[in-house]
Amino acid sequence: MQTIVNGFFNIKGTLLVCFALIFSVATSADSYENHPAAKAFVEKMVSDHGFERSYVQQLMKSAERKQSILDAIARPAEKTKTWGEYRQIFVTEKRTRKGLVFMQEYADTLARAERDFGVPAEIIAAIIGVETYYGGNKGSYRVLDALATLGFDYEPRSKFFSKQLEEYLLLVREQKFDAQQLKGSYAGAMGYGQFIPSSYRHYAIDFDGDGVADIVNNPVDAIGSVANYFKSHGWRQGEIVTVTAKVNGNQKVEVANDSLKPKRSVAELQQAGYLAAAAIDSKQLATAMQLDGDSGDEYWLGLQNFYVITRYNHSRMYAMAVYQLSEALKTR
Ligand SMILES: [Ca+2]
Repeated sequence: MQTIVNGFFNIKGTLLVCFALIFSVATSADSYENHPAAKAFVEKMVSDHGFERSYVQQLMKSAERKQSILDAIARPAEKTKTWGEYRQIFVTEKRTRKGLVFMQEYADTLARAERDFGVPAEIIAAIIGVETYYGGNKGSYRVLDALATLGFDYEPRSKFFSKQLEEYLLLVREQKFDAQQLKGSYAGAMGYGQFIPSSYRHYAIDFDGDGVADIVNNPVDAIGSVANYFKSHGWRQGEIVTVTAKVNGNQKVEVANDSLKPKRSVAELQQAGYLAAAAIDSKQLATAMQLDGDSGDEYWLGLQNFYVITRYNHSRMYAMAVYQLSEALKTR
């Protein structure tokens, strides 16, 4: 209904009114009020978590199926871009410049987070820079629409996203947020660091002491929460993230990109053809990476802290982009 009203009062004329009418018909049909999976979800929230049935029903009625979300999830950047192309999006002069401004503005908070959690300020800033351009682009979908659309109408991951919708309702109840208002990415990730609801509940912290863990509108809470996430996933203070490698012959194929988790010793990888370009402890575990950069193949060894970055997003290109942006943000 809202769309029709807006359309009639829009000065751009009749074409827009017609468009609005069509759009409005489509959206009312795309509510989740009568969707079988949504009805089952309502019952689950009542029986498992003691929610009022009418409240959850109202949310399902308000939730809208968004085709643009289903289109977006079918083509994540990591799967369609080379490392060279991916890097050009995230490791840029502009993102570095804005990052340095962000680091200056929140220098005290970043320093406190580094002290408390052992995670370097520039890693925290790089995550927020890659995720949302330092809070400039936190997402424009209602989290409710995103999670309902993917939880009820995206079969390949319906279990995951309906679980996130469950977590989302628990989160808004705990933090006293309005379930219909919060916005995020097409996948329901929220705030400066783009936490999905389960991560929000487990890792977001109140870092400014006002009693609320608000990573959507409060950059101080967001910074502390990213650092807490990294510490909780095994970040080791003071250790390096990744080193470049030199490759001998064709042996590389066997070990390259075979695991995000470091599972072979640096010595074993050397046997397999991957030579670390810096002096590192040969007993520590690493993973061998081959990335298709703009100037041909690049070879790297990822260590424990590289793996921790992939706990944020399970992609070696993602983790490499965060690492390289963080190097550009180093001010010490
Ligand atoms: Ca707070």
